[in-house]
Amino acid sequence: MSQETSPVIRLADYRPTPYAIDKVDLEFDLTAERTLVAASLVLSPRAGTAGEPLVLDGGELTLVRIAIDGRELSADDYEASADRLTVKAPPAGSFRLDMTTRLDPAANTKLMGLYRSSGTWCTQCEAEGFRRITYYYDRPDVLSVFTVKITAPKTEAPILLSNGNPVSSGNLEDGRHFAVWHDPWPKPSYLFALVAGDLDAFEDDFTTMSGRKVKLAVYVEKGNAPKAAYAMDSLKRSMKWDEEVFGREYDLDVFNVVAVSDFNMGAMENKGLNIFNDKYVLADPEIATDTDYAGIEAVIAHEYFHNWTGDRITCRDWFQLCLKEGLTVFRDQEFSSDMRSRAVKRISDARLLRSQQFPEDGGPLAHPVRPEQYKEINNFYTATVYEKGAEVIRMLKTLIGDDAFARGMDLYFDRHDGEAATVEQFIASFADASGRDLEPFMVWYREAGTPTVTVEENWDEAARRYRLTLTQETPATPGQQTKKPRVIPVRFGLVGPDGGDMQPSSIAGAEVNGDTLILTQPSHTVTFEGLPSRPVPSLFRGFSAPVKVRQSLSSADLIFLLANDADSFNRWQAGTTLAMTALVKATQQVRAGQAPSFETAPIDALGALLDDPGLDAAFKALLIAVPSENDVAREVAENVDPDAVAAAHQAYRRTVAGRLAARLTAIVAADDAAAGAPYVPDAAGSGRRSLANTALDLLSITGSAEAMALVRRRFETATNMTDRMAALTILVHRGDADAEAALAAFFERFGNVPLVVDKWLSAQASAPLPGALDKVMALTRHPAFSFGNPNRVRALIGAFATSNPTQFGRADGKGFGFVADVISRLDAANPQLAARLLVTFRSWRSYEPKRRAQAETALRSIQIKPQLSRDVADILERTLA
Ligand code: 0A1
Ligand code: ZN
Repeated sequence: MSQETSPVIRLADYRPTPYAIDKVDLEFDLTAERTLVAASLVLSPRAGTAGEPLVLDGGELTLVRIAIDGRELSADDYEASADRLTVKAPPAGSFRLDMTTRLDPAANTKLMGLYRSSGTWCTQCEAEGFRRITYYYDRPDVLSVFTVKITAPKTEAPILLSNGNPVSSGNLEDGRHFAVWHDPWPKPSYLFALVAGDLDAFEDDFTTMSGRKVKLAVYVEKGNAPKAAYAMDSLKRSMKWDEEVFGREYDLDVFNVVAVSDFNMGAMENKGLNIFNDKYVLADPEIATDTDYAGIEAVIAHEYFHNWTGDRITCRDWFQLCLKEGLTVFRDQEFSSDMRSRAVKRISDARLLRSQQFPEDGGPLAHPVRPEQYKEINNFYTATVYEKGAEVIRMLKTLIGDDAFARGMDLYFDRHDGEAATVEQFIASFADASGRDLEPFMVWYREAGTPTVTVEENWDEAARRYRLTLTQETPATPGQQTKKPRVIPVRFGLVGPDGGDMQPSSIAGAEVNGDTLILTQPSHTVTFEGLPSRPVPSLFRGFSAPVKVRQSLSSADLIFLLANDADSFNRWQAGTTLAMTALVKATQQVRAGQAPSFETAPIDALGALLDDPGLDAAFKALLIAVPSENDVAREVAENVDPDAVAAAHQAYRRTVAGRLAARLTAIVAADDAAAGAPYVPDAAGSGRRSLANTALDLLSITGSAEAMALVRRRFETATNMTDRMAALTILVHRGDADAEAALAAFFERFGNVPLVVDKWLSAQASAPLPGALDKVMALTRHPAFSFGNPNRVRALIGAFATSNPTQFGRADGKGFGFVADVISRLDAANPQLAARLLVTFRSWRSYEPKRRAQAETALRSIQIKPQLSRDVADILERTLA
């Protein structure tokens, strides 16, 4: 590595700060040319620390003034560098520290701290952005009460926002004006926010359960207010739901959401002033797909729910990140399940976990849900912390039951409101509420890696006794060679010949809690007595634990579960297992130079389900959605040749499409017939569209003239973005003769809507065609593309690396080389974005040797660059280790 390696931060080294910050006053003086920040902190020593040096964090700061209790400090009193301020001998008691820093928000391309997005001044402080505004204890366990005054030119920035409640505002000389905000709730610096700009608002209000009226506003770029309606609706539903389900009421007079176009992540839960990537705010049927609507609903809810799980109770240190993130994801998943279909949501969440978190957990970047060390905290906003963190909470609920879980949540809020807490404190609330020893459960937080549970069964016909042996094993992960057994809740049913669950007369060999077996040992043999016949086991119902299951059920058993299981998740799982088995076998056949062949019975079973009027459309869409090429590659796991996977995938889809053609065509026709109805982005409407578009995608794989005519017609007659985009993607991915014209027409219509341009870029970047790389390179020079905007970069380069396995994974290494060059080029300007792109290489060791070598060459080409950011250096070092 061409830079010195950065220090490791360890959980074991946690110490409170020697000083508390009792109060913070900030004054922002914003002009187009420069920004001055005057910070006034009241500090007091904690017990026994009086007189210790005061050492505050900074990030690329310029200090222009410093005084203590009104007295300017002399050069001997302090040391100030861009990244740190040390006051050598502060007064013994409480004192006031005044500092003025000068910033250049327009030059801030890292999008951390105070920056400008399309002219709007805005902030992003999590995790360590506040130190780029002023010197501070920029860590989550220092809570303080903030008052903020913003002064800015009135025409450029008529809207001035910060956290908390508005206090005063007024006009000043020279066309300037000011606003003062006060946040009564003590908070850490990462929850600070400021926005100043010329924005429109979509306004509404919400009356809380105790009868307080809260003013709500979603701020967007001028002219976009109507596109904030769905975000506002989602916000109001979130506020109501959190009162009804978690008993949590909102606690300020106003709640503001601001959408900005340049944002590194999805959104941010700043107290009373959530700042969003505009992708998760702006929607109307013309520009947003059903997936976009669902994403807005979920992210609005997620950020709002943070008000209690994150803001009122925050994290003691960044190792506890899952304390707020896993819990808040769990809460937003529950909200979406209540708003839409619970079964469909569970399947989508399991798919997300398997596609994002399992590869992370099984690769070089694996880390525990609660890591114990890091070099760069930005790199730990991961699927493990968020999604697996949510699964761990879901398991906890399954383990102790709904009532004890609800009591545990209340206890947690009662005990820790206003504090910066730890995972141990959180878990203690549930142990106390349930009376269960949860120490063994902590392994889920402390150890990385996805356990595999191997299932063996034995049916003793004479004794009517059924046995299941369940053995768990977790592979070694970086830095953790040996693994402890985990507490694994297995929700189960023993399905009888009539499709209903059979009830054994007794169960022995594991703790049983209702319909759940609780595994605690490396292996359990569970005996079920008194069954009339051999059951078909339905295990891990509802995806009751984030594990891999190795079980050799016959095709007949799987087809039986697909048709009969009382648990929707396991019906879908049975279908997916059948498809995956077929796809892996076909991949092996292709690699061996044989033509892939497929059993027809599982496909016919899917066909029968399509005919079932009792199943909802969204569920049917999931049943016929073929596991992706990336899913198959993950299952193949070693020596992956993406071309072989793609060939097998294509052959399988052709077979499915051929056998189900009549039904698929009828589904598309039925949807066409419903096309006149107004667009509603709810579960029913999106389910219908999802089924029709999945059917069309399958049909198109045959390349038949009839199918492609259907696609073209859908593209031309679509009345919403969901259908239009689905059709455009098919045309582009099939390399249809009309694809270029369709792309041109689409751009002509939507080229001035950046979020839609992203879809246009992604459709091209993910096309499984030999020309894709050249196309992507050309698109980097398109006027609508910019390396400065994270959404554009992710839409083009991110989509290429994550959704185009054959072209990113080209045998000549050019796909890898291109993405590596982009990472090197982006790193100086926006290290977080560059590091996230680099994560797309995490499974490089799974490739066959030739591609593996090409990927390594690409990674090493980044490594030799001088001055790598800590973000990229950290990921690179771990990826290559
Ligand atoms: N806490 C936010 C995620 C977030 C993290 C870091 C950021 O820095 C760029 C931004 C947002 C959430 O969970 O939504
Ligand atoms: Zn979050």
